[in-house]
Amino acid sequence: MPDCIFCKIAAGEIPSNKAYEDDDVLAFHDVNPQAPVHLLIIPKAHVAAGAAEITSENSALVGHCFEVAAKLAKELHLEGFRIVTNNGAAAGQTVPHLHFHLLAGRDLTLHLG
Ligand code: DGP
Repeated sequence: MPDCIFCKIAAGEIPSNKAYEDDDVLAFHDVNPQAPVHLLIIPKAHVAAGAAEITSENSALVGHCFEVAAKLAKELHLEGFRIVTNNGAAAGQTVPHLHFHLLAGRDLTLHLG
C-alpha cells in the first residue's frame, strides 16, 4: 500500500531494528518504546488496516503473528508479557496497517472492571 510506513518497513525501504522475520511476518522494535521490551509484530502484506478488518481470509496471518509472539517471548525469556492491538484513532492507532504490540519488562498489572 503506497504511503504505508509499515509496508515500507516490511519492504526494507525504511530501516528497522528487526527481531524476527520470515516470508510473511516481521517483528521489529518500536521506535517509541513504552516498555523495556516493545516489539511490533506485523503481517508483511497490507491485509488489514486494523483488527476490525480481520476475516477468514486473513486470520491465518493473525495466528502466525501470535506464533511469532510466543516464539519471541520464549527466546527473550519474558516472564510476563502483553499483546495489544489498537483499532482506530479513538483507540490510539496511528499506523493503519494491522500490527500487534508485544510489551514486557515492566509491571504491566492491569485491573479491568
Ligand atoms: P499504534 O499507535 O497502535 O498504531 O502503533 C504504532 C506504533 O508504531 C507506535 O508505537 C510507534 C511505532 N512506529 C511508528 N513509525 C515507526 C517507524 O518508522 N519505525 C518503528 N520502528 N516504529 C514506528
